[in-house]
Amino acid sequence: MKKRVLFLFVIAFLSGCQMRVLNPKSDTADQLTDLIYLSFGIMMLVLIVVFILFVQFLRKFRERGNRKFDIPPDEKENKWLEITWTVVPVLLLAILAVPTVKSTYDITSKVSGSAEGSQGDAMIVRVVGQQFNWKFTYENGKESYDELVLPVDQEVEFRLTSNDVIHSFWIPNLSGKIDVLPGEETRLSFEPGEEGTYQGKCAEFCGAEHTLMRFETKVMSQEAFESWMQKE
Ligand SMILES: [Cu+2]
Repeated sequence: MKKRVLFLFVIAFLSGCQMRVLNPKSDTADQLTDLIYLSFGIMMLVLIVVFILFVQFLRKFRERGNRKFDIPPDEKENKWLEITWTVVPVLLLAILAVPTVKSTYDITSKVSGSAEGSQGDAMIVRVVGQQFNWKFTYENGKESYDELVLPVDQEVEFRLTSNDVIHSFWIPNLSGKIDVLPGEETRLSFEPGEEGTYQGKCAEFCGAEHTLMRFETKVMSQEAFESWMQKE
């Protein structure tokens, strides 16, 4: 009984977490969410088929009363079974692989701009991760710490690097994780599709105060963003 109460308490407590992966608010996050649902669907399909067969075999070959089963002789060869259990997994993996490769290509192809400029009209934000905060630098030289401000419906390209150890930049509502490495630049791009405040954090254990390495992402209208950029 005590354990059950503790379990319910833990569930209720954890559900307060604000960082939801399956609540996409950008084009990139939409694609990632679709992939998660697709792979979850395939997994459930396999699981259900296996469980149905499992229960059926249990019922069919159960020894009961005077019903006895001898261990059957080893199957030497069964062409159709072998073809089935080869073809079905290959098909499932293909269904999973095609959209995964396509999304990966879509997401990474957006960040192939030069060192100076971005490809197309993406806005560039430079990000420096360091123990234990985040520094954001915008195109006009404005800097902010632990607060990332973005205009809605505008492609953003992040150029990320670290001042010390490896960090990982993650805003679950807007994108997947990207490593932030010392002495090297990584890139990430997405287009926020809805105004709001989204939590971001370092997703790579990077030291004693790693857990404090959080930041807020404020997605606002173009006008609000422009006036924020002009403020000192
Ligand atoms: Cu970190």
